[in-house]
Amino acid sequence: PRLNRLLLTGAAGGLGKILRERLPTFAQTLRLSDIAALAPAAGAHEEVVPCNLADKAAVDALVAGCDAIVHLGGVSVERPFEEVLEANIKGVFHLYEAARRHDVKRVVFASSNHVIGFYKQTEPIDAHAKRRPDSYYGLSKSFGEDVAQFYFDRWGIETVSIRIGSSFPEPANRRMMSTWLSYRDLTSLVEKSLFTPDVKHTVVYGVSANRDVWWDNSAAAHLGYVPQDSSEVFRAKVEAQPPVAASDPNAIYQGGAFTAQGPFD
Ligand code: NAI
Ligand code: 15L
Repeated sequence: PRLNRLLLTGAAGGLGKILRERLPTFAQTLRLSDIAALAPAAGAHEEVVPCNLADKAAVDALVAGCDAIVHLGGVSVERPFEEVLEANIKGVFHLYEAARRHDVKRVVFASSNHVIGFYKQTEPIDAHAKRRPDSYYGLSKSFGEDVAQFYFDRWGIETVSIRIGSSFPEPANRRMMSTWLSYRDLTSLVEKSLFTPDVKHTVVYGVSANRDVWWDNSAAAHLGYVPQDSSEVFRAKVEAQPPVAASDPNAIYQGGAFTAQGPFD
């Protein structure tokens, strides 16, 4: 293992469960954290530290003794702003403050395609395109990317912000034929993000080698990420679904239905 203690936040979630299985080869000890209960309980080379990301003191204690962080924790869908504020906005700030205080120099941040969700599916973009968040959730990820840049410029903490597309066992709909990220490619990208030297703050799209990808990863070529999987193997199954109306946000915007959520009041 190349790390002593690696912190995984959001460890009880969909991607957390996957990375819990796949990260152990990278670190002597994997510290798993979530606000939700973790199952199974801590195994060999694992530590479980429950934590609410909105609690600054708890996050500070969580980060102490770690040498890198994979930050998946937080609200992962559109929610009222106040919920997003606590878990994602305050949460990412607390995490970087703790990283500064405890001298952690590498973070992998689970950003999202929803920071650029208002681009049309007909507009290919790269990592330098102006952000166009599509939701309070997308705003929180955009803030997280700014926090990552600030903590690099001010304190030299390096981050790879992975704008994850749709990381599930299979693409669930037509839009995800473009946005799908396999678990194998996710794992490879997290590994590159942890161990590539001199990443500064790099933004990369977390997407597999799908036929119709909207995102150009040339700005992150130094990571050496080469996706191995493609959604193409699921095309027949996905295209057996009823067609999507041309006026449906899922057929128009990169962020799909997130562009049309709310209001919550
Ligand atoms: P998930 O919702 O399954 O997992 C998120 C975890 O964060 C949950 O276990 C939840 O209990 C925890 N959490 C929520 N609020 C918390 C708080 N206040 N304190 C501590 N923990 C808290 O989401 P998933 O799919 O595993 O995604 C992981 C990360 O990747 C999230 O940050 C999500 O925004 C991001 N992402 C995921 C995508 C995907 O396709 N799965 C796409 C784009 C981004
Ligand atoms: C996300 O950011 C969400 O966390 C995930 O649940 C999916 O909705 C994904 O984006 C997507 O855009 O498909």
